[in-house]
Amino acid sequence: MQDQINKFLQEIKKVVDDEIEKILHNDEPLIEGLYKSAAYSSTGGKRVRAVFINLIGGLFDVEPGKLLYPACAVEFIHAASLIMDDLPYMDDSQLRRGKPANHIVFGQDVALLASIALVSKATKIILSDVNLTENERNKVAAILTESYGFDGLAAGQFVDLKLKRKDIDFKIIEYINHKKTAALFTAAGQIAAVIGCASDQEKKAVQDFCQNIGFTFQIIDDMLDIVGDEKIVGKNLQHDKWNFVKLVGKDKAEKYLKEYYDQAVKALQIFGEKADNLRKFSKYLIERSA
Ligand code: GRG
Repeated sequence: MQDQINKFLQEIKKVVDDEIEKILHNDEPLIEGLYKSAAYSSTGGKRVRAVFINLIGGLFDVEPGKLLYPACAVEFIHAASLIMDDLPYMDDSQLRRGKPANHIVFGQDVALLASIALVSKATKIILSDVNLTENERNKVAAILTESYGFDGLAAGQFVDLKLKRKDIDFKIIEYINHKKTAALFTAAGQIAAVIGCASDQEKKAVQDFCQNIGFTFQIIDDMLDIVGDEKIVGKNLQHDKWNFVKLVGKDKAEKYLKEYYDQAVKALQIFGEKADNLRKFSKYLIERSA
Protein backbone atom coordinates (compact mmCIF):
# COMPACT_ATOMS: atom_id res chain seq x y z
CA MET A 1 0.00 0.00 0.00
CA GLN A 2 2.84 2.41 0.89
CA ASP A 3 4.34 1.57 -2.55
CA GLN A 4 1.15 2.87 -4.11
CA ILE A 5 1.45 6.15 -2.16
CA ASN A 6 5.15 6.46 -3.07
CA LYS A 7 4.27 6.13 -6.74
CA PHE A 8 1.56 8.77 -6.37
CA LEU A 9 4.03 11.13 -4.62
CA GLN A 10 6.60 10.68 -7.36
CA GLU A 11 3.96 11.43 -10.02
CA ILE A 12 2.81 14.67 -8.36
CA LYS A 13 6.41 15.68 -7.68
CA LYS A 14 7.30 15.25 -11.36
CA VAL A 15 4.33 17.32 -12.59
CA VAL A 16 5.09 20.13 -10.09
CA ASP A 17 8.86 20.03 -10.77
CA ASP A 18 8.25 20.32 -14.53
CA GLU A 19 5.79 23.19 -14.16
CA ILE A 20 8.08 25.09 -11.77
CA GLU A 21 10.90 24.78 -14.29
CA LYS A 22 8.62 26.24 -16.98
CA ILE A 23 7.40 29.08 -14.74
CA LEU A 24 10.97 30.06 -13.90
CA HIS A 25 12.04 30.24 -17.53
CA ASN A 26 13.74 33.58 -18.18
CA ASP A 27 14.55 35.48 -21.37
CA GLU A 28 16.09 38.58 -19.78
CA PRO A 29 19.92 38.25 -19.63
CA LEU A 30 20.25 41.14 -17.16
CA ILE A 31 18.53 39.19 -14.39
CA GLU A 32 19.79 35.73 -15.24
CA GLY A 33 21.54 35.47 -11.87
CA LEU A 34 18.33 36.26 -9.99
CA TYR A 35 16.43 33.55 -11.86
CA LYS A 36 19.27 31.06 -11.33
CA SER A 37 19.20 31.66 -7.60
CA ALA A 38 15.39 31.31 -7.46
CA ALA A 39 15.46 28.14 -9.59
CA TYR A 40 18.28 26.66 -7.50
CA SER A 41 16.09 26.69 -4.40
CA SER A 42 12.89 25.72 -6.19
CA THR A 43 14.16 22.25 -7.09
CA GLY A 44 14.91 19.15 -5.07
CA GLY A 45 12.33 19.26 -2.26
CA LYS A 46 10.01 16.44 -1.33
CA ARG A 47 7.00 18.54 -2.48
CA VAL A 48 5.03 17.57 0.59
CA ARG A 49 2.85 20.70 0.45
CA ALA A 50 2.07 20.19 -3.24
CA VAL A 51 1.00 16.62 -2.51
CA PHE A 52 -1.17 17.94 0.29
CA ILE A 53 -3.04 20.25 -2.06
CA ASN A 54 -3.65 17.38 -4.45
CA LEU A 55 -4.78 14.85 -1.86
CA ILE A 56 -7.07 17.33 -0.13
CA GLY A 57 -8.42 18.44 -3.51
CA GLY A 58 -9.15 14.74 -4.11
CA LEU A 59 -11.54 14.73 -1.15
CA PHE A 60 -13.74 17.14 -3.10
CA ASP A 61 -13.14 15.66 -6.58
CA VAL A 62 -11.33 18.80 -7.74
CA GLU A 63 -9.95 18.42 -11.25
CA PRO A 64 -6.11 18.16 -10.85
CA GLY A 65 -5.53 20.95 -13.42
CA LYS A 66 -7.10 23.45 -11.00
CA LEU A 67 -4.58 22.51 -8.33
CA LEU A 68 -1.36 22.76 -10.32
CA TYR A 69 -0.62 26.49 -9.96
CA PRO A 70 -1.77 26.61 -6.32
CA ALA A 71 0.63 23.70 -5.63
CA CYS A 72 3.49 25.54 -7.37
CA ALA A 73 2.63 28.75 -5.50
CA VAL A 74 2.76 27.05 -2.09
CA GLU A 75 6.08 25.43 -3.04
CA PHE A 76 7.44 28.86 -4.07
CA ILE A 77 6.54 30.32 -0.65
CA HIS A 78 8.13 27.30 1.01
CA ALA A 79 11.32 27.66 -1.10
CA ALA A 80 11.47 31.40 -0.30
CA SER A 81 11.19 30.63 3.41
CA LEU A 82 14.00 28.07 3.24
CA ILE A 83 16.31 30.56 1.52
CA MET A 84 15.61 33.15 4.23
CA ASP A 85 15.81 30.62 7.05
CA ASP A 86 19.34 29.58 6.04
CA LEU A 87 20.75 33.13 5.98
CA PRO A 88 23.53 33.89 8.49
CA TYR A 89 21.37 36.31 10.48
CA MET A 90 18.59 33.73 10.75
CA ASP A 91 19.42 30.01 11.23
CA ASP A 92 22.86 30.32 9.64
CA SER A 93 22.83 27.00 7.76
CA GLN A 94 25.22 26.02 5.01
CA LEU A 95 23.47 22.93 3.69
CA ARG A 96 19.98 22.54 2.28
CA ARG A 97 18.47 19.69 0.27
CA GLY A 98 21.87 18.03 0.13
CA LYS A 99 23.62 21.00 -1.49
CA PRO A 100 25.11 24.33 -0.38
CA ALA A 101 22.48 26.81 0.83
CA ASN A 102 21.39 29.49 -1.63
CA HIS A 103 23.43 32.31 -0.05
CA ILE A 104 26.60 30.19 -0.10
CA VAL A 105 26.31 29.85 -3.88
CA PHE A 106 24.78 33.20 -4.89
CA GLY A 107 25.59 35.52 -1.96
CA GLN A 108 23.28 36.87 0.75
CA ASP A 109 22.16 39.84 -1.33
CA VAL A 110 20.99 37.73 -4.29
CA ALA A 111 19.50 35.06 -2.01
CA LEU A 112 17.27 37.64 -0.32
CA LEU A 113 16.17 39.10 -3.65
CA ALA A 114 15.43 35.63 -5.07
CA SER A 115 13.35 34.87 -2.00
CA ILE A 116 11.29 38.04 -2.47
CA ALA A 117 10.92 37.35 -6.20
CA LEU A 118 9.60 33.83 -5.44
CA VAL A 119 6.98 35.20 -3.04
CA SER A 120 5.93 37.66 -5.72
CA LYS A 121 5.80 34.91 -8.37
CA ALA A 122 3.58 32.81 -6.11
CA THR A 123 0.95 35.56 -6.01
CA LYS A 124 1.32 36.33 -9.69
CA ILE A 125 0.70 32.77 -10.89
CA ILE A 126 -2.44 32.56 -8.75
CA LEU A 127 -3.86 35.90 -9.88
CA SER A 128 -3.33 34.93 -13.53
CA ASP A 129 -4.42 31.28 -13.24
CA VAL A 130 -6.95 30.71 -16.04
CA ASN A 131 -8.02 27.38 -14.51
CA LEU A 132 -9.60 29.23 -11.58
CA THR A 133 -12.57 31.61 -11.53
CA GLU A 134 -11.93 35.19 -10.44
CA ASN A 135 -13.56 34.43 -7.09
CA GLU A 136 -11.33 31.36 -6.58
CA ARG A 137 -8.21 33.32 -7.57
CA ASN A 138 -8.96 36.02 -5.01
CA LYS A 139 -9.70 33.54 -2.24
CA VAL A 140 -6.58 31.46 -2.94
CA ALA A 141 -4.38 34.58 -3.10
CA ALA A 142 -5.81 35.80 0.23
CA ILE A 143 -5.12 32.45 1.97
CA LEU A 144 -1.63 32.30 0.53
CA THR A 145 -0.77 35.86 1.52
CA GLU A 146 -1.96 35.36 5.07
CA SER A 147 0.16 32.21 5.46
CA TYR A 148 3.52 33.99 5.43
CA GLY A 149 2.93 37.31 7.22
CA PHE A 150 1.95 38.49 10.71
CA ASP A 151 -0.26 35.44 11.08
CA GLY A 152 2.11 32.88 9.61
CA LEU A 153 5.74 32.16 8.73
CA ALA A 154 7.18 35.59 9.53
CA ALA A 155 5.48 35.62 12.96
CA GLY A 156 6.67 32.09 13.78
CA GLN A 157 10.20 32.83 12.65
CA PHE A 158 10.28 36.09 14.64
CA VAL A 159 9.29 34.40 17.89
CA ASP A 160 11.70 31.53 17.18
CA LEU A 161 14.62 33.92 16.63
CA LYS A 162 13.90 36.28 19.49
CA LEU A 163 12.91 33.74 22.13
CA LYS A 164 15.10 33.80 25.23
CA ARG A 165 15.94 30.45 26.80
CA LYS A 166 14.22 31.41 30.08
CA ASP A 167 10.95 32.16 28.26
CA ILE A 168 10.68 28.83 26.44
CA ASP A 169 7.55 26.96 27.39
CA PHE A 170 5.19 24.51 25.80
CA LYS A 171 2.63 27.12 24.69
CA ILE A 172 5.29 29.23 22.97
CA ILE A 173 6.72 26.22 21.18
CA GLU A 174 3.22 25.30 20.03
CA TYR A 175 2.80 28.86 18.76
CA ILE A 176 6.07 28.66 16.82
CA ASN A 177 5.26 25.25 15.30
CA HIS A 178 1.79 26.49 14.45
CA LYS A 179 3.01 29.62 12.63
CA LYS A 180 6.37 28.49 11.23
CA THR A 181 5.38 25.09 9.93
CA ALA A 182 1.70 24.23 10.25
CA ALA A 183 0.60 27.57 8.69
CA LEU A 184 1.72 26.56 5.20
CA PHE A 185 0.21 23.07 5.52
CA THR A 186 -3.03 24.68 6.67
CA ALA A 187 -2.94 27.16 3.80
CA ALA A 188 -2.43 24.28 1.34
CA GLY A 189 -5.42 22.47 2.81
CA GLN A 190 -7.64 25.56 2.90
CA ILE A 191 -6.78 26.37 -0.71
CA ALA A 192 -7.82 22.89 -1.88
CA ALA A 193 -10.97 23.05 0.27
CA VAL A 194 -11.97 26.44 -1.14
CA ILE A 195 -11.46 25.30 -4.73
CA GLY A 196 -13.42 22.15 -3.85
CA CYS A 197 -16.36 24.22 -2.51
CA ALA A 198 -16.10 22.47 0.86
CA SER A 199 -18.82 23.07 3.47
CA ASP A 200 -17.90 24.90 6.69
CA GLN A 201 -17.80 21.56 8.54
CA GLU A 202 -15.45 20.10 5.91
CA LYS A 203 -13.22 23.21 5.99
CA LYS A 204 -12.96 22.88 9.76
CA ALA A 205 -12.03 19.18 9.45
CA VAL A 206 -9.36 20.03 6.83
CA GLN A 207 -7.98 22.76 9.09
CA ASP A 208 -7.82 20.41 12.11
CA PHE A 209 -6.14 17.75 10.04
CA CYS A 210 -3.56 20.13 8.53
CA GLN A 211 -2.72 21.84 11.78
CA ASN A 212 -2.15 18.57 13.63
CA ILE A 213 -0.20 16.97 10.82
CA GLY A 214 1.88 20.18 10.59
CA PHE A 215 2.79 19.73 14.27
CA THR A 216 3.75 16.09 13.74
CA PHE A 217 5.85 17.13 10.76
CA GLN A 218 7.78 19.65 12.88
CA ILE A 219 8.31 17.18 15.74
CA ILE A 220 9.79 14.66 13.27
CA ASP A 221 11.97 17.48 11.91
CA ASP A 222 13.16 18.22 15.46
CA MET A 223 13.87 14.52 16.08
CA LEU A 224 15.83 14.29 12.85
CA ASP A 225 17.88 17.27 14.01
CA ILE A 226 18.99 15.17 16.96
CA VAL A 227 19.17 11.60 15.61
CA GLY A 228 19.02 11.97 11.80
CA ASP A 229 21.69 11.26 9.22
CA GLU A 230 22.93 14.50 7.60
CA LYS A 231 23.50 12.72 4.27
CA ILE A 232 19.88 11.56 4.16
CA VAL A 233 18.23 14.66 5.65
CA GLY A 234 20.35 16.94 3.43
CA LYS A 235 20.72 19.81 5.91
CA ASN A 236 22.92 20.72 8.88
CA LEU A 237 21.87 18.66 11.90
CA GLN A 238 22.47 19.14 15.64
CA HIS A 239 21.83 22.72 14.66
CA ASP A 240 18.70 23.87 16.54
CA LYS A 241 19.52 26.01 19.57
CA TRP A 242 16.34 24.60 21.04
CA ASN A 243 13.38 22.63 19.71
CA PHE A 244 10.34 20.72 20.89
CA VAL A 245 12.24 17.45 21.43
CA LYS A 246 15.03 19.21 23.33
CA LEU A 247 12.42 20.90 25.53
CA VAL A 248 10.29 17.91 26.51
CA GLY A 249 12.72 15.00 25.86
CA LYS A 250 12.44 12.20 23.30
CA ASP A 251 9.91 10.04 25.17
CA LYS A 252 7.46 12.85 25.81
CA ALA A 253 7.95 14.15 22.27
CA GLU A 254 6.94 10.72 20.94
CA LYS A 255 3.86 10.81 23.14
CA TYR A 256 2.88 14.25 21.79
CA LEU A 257 3.65 13.10 18.26
CA LYS A 258 1.16 10.27 18.65
CA GLU A 259 -1.45 12.62 20.15
CA TYR A 260 -1.17 15.13 17.29
CA TYR A 261 -1.16 12.29 14.76
CA ASP A 262 -4.28 10.71 16.27
CA GLN A 263 -6.01 14.11 16.24
CA ALA A 264 -5.08 14.56 12.59
CA VAL A 265 -6.40 11.15 11.58
CA LYS A 266 -9.55 11.69 13.67
CA ALA A 267 -10.29 14.90 11.76
CA LEU A 268 -10.44 12.84 8.55
CA GLN A 269 -13.29 10.68 9.84
CA ILE A 270 -16.03 12.70 8.14
CA PHE A 271 -14.48 11.97 4.74
CA GLY A 272 -14.68 8.18 5.12
CA GLU A 273 -12.82 6.06 2.54
CA LYS A 274 -12.20 9.11 0.37
CA ALA A 275 -9.44 10.11 2.78
CA ASP A 276 -7.55 6.79 2.55
CA ASN A 277 -4.71 8.30 0.51
CA LEU A 278 -4.38 11.14 3.01
CA ARG A 279 -4.19 8.57 5.82
CA LYS A 280 -1.43 6.71 3.97
CA PHE A 281 0.38 9.97 3.28
CA SER A 282 0.18 10.95 6.95
CA LYS A 283 1.74 7.61 7.90
CA TYR A 284 4.47 8.19 5.32
CA LEU A 285 5.15 11.62 6.86
CA ILE A 286 5.63 10.35 10.40
CA GLU A 287 7.84 7.47 9.23
CA ARG A 288 10.10 9.70 7.12
CA SER A 289 13.86 9.82 7.57
CA ALA A 290 14.42 12.94 5.39
C1 GRG B 1 8.64 33.66 2.96
C2 GRG B 1 7.81 35.95 3.58
C3 GRG B 1 8.47 34.70 3.99
C4 GRG B 1 8.89 34.59 5.27
C5 GRG B 1 9.64 33.43 5.77
C6 GRG B 1 12.29 32.40 7.31
C7 GRG B 1 10.85 32.37 7.59
C8 GRG B 1 10.02 33.56 7.23
C9 GRG B 1 10.25 31.29 8.14
C10 GRG B 1 10.92 29.99 8.40
C11 GRG B 1 9.98 28.87 8.06
C12 GRG B 1 10.64 27.52 8.11
C13 GRG B 1 11.90 27.32 7.35
C14 GRG B 1 10.04 26.54 8.80
C15 GRG B 1 10.55 25.14 8.87
C16 GRG B 1 9.55 24.25 8.17
C17 GRG B 1 10.17 22.93 7.79
C18 GRG B 1 9.97 21.80 8.73
C19 GRG B 1 10.84 22.82 6.63
C20 GRG B 1 11.32 21.59 6.02
O1 GRG B 1 10.33 21.21 5.07
P1 GRG B 1 10.50 19.95 4.12
O2 GRG B 1 11.07 18.81 4.90
O3 GRG B 1 11.60 20.48 3.09
O4 GRG B 1 9.23 19.72 3.42
P2 GRG B 1 11.87 20.05 1.57
O5 GRG B 1 13.33 20.35 1.36
O6 GRG B 1 11.56 18.58 1.40
O7 GRG B 1 11.00 20.90 0.72
